[in-house]
Amino acid sequence: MSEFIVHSIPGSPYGRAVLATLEEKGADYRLAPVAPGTFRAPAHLARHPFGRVPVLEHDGFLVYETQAILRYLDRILPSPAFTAADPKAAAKMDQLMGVNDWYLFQGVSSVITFQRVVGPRLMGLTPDEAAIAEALPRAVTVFDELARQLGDGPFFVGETPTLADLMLAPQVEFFSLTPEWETLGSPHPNIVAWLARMETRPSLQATTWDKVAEMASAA
Ligand SMILES: N[C@@H](CCC(=O)N[C@@H](CS)C(=O)NCC(=O)O)C(=O)O
Repeated sequence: MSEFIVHSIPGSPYGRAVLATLEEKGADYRLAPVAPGTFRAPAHLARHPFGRVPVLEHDGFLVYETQAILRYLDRILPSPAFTAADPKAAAKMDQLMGVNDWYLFQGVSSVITFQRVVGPRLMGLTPDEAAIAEALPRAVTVFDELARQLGDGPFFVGETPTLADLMLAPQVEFFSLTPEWETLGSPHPNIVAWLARMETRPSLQATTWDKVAEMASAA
């Protein structure tokens, strides 16, 4: 199997989901860092017309959108599987990946963790407290629903992790680094325990922001 190339940056939760999936699969891969300020340069727009990361390159095949990348990896590297065989369980996984993209990221993580974690670390930004306060009620709704979906299980769908866990964990970990975690995590010990469970996985430990920064320096 030829090498997988991941075009991404340190500090991207979406990029981390791809890297963690490759780690879980034991695949050969390398990070191709996208230089700051070049997201909308022609070379990157040729890979990703919307100027975002991650992009997966495999045998000359390019695919963007993290859900599409993760499902491609799970099909081409079927063992161990990260999609439930049962159609209802697979639908629940797909639903959670949609929740990640539409309700957790858009206007919630893209505000709160950007203002608290990504912006300060990458751009020296001072958090916009009004924007964070405005986004917080939406975050509460999302975390309430995530906690309901997780219930008493060790992972979101069944007894082993799926692509939904790999997609959600990098986003949720960012929230755990913010003061808003008190509001979002404390009411949901199941989410806190799930995050701790995910963070002990070698795939997540190999793809922390610092580890991806090391990969970028070595590239
Ligand atoms: N729907 C996309 C979202 C990707 C995304 O928003 N990536 C962020 C980094 S985590 C990005 O590229 N941001 C750069 C920008 O918005 O200019 C996916 O699933 O891959």
